[in-house]
Amino acid sequence: MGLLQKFKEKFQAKKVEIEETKKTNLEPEAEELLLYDKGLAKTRREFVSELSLLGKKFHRVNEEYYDELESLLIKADIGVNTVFKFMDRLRDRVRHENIAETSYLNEVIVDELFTIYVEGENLTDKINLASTGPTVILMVGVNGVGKTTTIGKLAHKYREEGKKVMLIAGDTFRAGAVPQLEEWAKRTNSLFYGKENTDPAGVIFDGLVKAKAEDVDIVLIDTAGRLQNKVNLMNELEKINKVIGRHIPDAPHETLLVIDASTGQNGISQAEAFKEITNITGIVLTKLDGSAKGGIVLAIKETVGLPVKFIGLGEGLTDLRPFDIEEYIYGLFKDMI
Ligand SMILES: Nc1nc2c(ncn2[C@@H]2O[C@H](COP(=O)(O)OP(=O)(O)O)[C@@H](O)[C@H]2O)c(=O)[nH]1
Ligand SMILES: [Mg+2]
Repeated sequence: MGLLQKFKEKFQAKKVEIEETKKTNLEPEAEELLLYDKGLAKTRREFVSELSLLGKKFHRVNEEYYDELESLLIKADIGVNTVFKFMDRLRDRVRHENIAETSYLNEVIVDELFTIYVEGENLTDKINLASTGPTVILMVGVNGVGKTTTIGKLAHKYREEGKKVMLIAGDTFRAGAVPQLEEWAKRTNSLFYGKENTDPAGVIFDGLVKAKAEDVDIVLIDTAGRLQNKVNLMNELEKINKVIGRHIPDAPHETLLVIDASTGQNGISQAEAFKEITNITGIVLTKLDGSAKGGIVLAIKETVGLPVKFIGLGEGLTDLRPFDIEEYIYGLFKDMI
């Protein structure tokens, strides 16, 4: 059975629930689907409806159809190499399965896109939590991508789970960055440690002393993202990592790179650069809600080899969701289901 068919069975009931209850009092799982539905609306409108139009324009699979499909996928920021690989596999399947009409291809397209992402891996990528003592999550990424906001949203998530959370401001030299994080600490009722215009590693050192003394469960550390000077940033992150490791063995438990989805291929280049600078364990993809570049999730996996752990689907506290490929594919292709 193809994936589109499988999703049809899996999500049909919830889709009906979302539509019938007029979006209030939904069960948590349907609520989650609705967030993906809304957050990916822009990508869906541009990508999926164009895909349907393509199917109407070409009834039969031919070279012209392939060319237009290829340019459509490249426009969706799936990544050129990923698209080429995808097109090869699609052509193979069309040949093997003797598919002549484009109307039979939707199922195959969804299947193959999904396969690119999951190839040999778990469907969801969980955050690695410490078995004892504080879990340390380090947030990196260039200015403006949403690091501080994401820390606020993560703090909210862990507070809701009843955890003791502390935010440490390691972006010490950028005007306004420390008070911005402090504001998130207040909003989420988390502990805070920060000091402006001073060495970030020193601040993190003092913050961790406090975190251990207060028996904190989750420590979220903000950092500066001056990618213009790679060597400096590498040295700074190395120093920060040493300080963290000295306080808490095996920490940081996660180093999450935050990428703004609306920057498309530029975000991919950032991921490649940061991967050379420090050990990244996962990606947070923000601003998917305002962007038609939802295809970037597939490109990151394929070209950078890092899992997307969270996605940002809006500016609110609850708009950060754990990445779930099935819900993501539902959000993209729900009009075909
Ligand atoms: N629409 C939308 N806006 C976001 C999202 N995440 C962050 N932002 C906005 O992006 C801007 C920059 O965020 P900030 O956390 O200050 O970025 P930082 O410089 O990396 O710390 C702010 O206006 C945020 O509200 C998201 O998922 N969706
Ligand atoms: Mg910031």
